[in-house]
Amino acid sequence: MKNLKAMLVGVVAAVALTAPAWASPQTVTLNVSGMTCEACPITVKKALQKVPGVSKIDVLYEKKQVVVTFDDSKTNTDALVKATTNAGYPSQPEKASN
Ligand SMILES: [Cu+2]
Repeated sequence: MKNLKAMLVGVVAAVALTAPAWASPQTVTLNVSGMTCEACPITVKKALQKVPGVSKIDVLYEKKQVVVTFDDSKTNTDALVKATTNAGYPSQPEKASN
């Protein structure tokens, strides 16, 4: 049973290493001026969902903004801006995220 316990300790250590402790969720507000009809947010949302590390997307259609929550160890504001721009909706971060 000693071996089993040692193995479990090893597994726990491995998991701790693969999930960096310094990863923290960041939130950025993107101004997407090109969202001019109700179908636009769907396209923007889909584009952002494809970015690895994005966990939450809130579209504020009336304000023409998208609030994105993401893991800053996997992606960054530039990648989010690129994703919406590539989908046809250029965006600008409302303020610097860090
Ligand atoms: Cu539209």
